Amino acid sequence: MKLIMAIIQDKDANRLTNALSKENFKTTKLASTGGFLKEGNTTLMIGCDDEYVDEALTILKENCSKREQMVAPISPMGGNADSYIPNPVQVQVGGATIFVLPVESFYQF
Ligand code: 2BA
Repeated sequence: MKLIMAIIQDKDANRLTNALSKENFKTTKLASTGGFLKEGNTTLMIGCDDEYVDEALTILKENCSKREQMVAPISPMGGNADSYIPNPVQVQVGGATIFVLPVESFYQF
């Protein structure tokens, strides 16, 4: 068995969980926050047998979009804030950041 941990954008979460449950994948949705943008994102936990991992990855790929996002840099510490003109930087976020972990044991009581 594997545990798939997928960090995705909030905007894709509903479409993705619907697509996964349509194919009988069980999911748990966690509210998470990206360390870089400090904005909310969604982490999905998907437990499945080894032979279904590829199918889950395909569904993730089909339902998570890459998006451009502007980030305003923080003004330099100790610098003169009056003369500091921040240039927003564009970063590409997503579609999905995925970890596939081996599951040692699985219990449901
Ligand atoms: P954030 O940490 O908020 O990062 C959002 C996007 O900002 C990243 O998109 C990446 O394009 C950019 N970025 C992140 N760190 C950067 C840096 N030091 N310098 C310049 N740009 C940077 P993604 O790579 O698609 O990541 C989306 C979200 O997935 C991340 O949100 C984070 O929550 C998670 N993530 C990505 N890689 C991870 C990892 N190795 N471990 C744990 N979580 C990860």
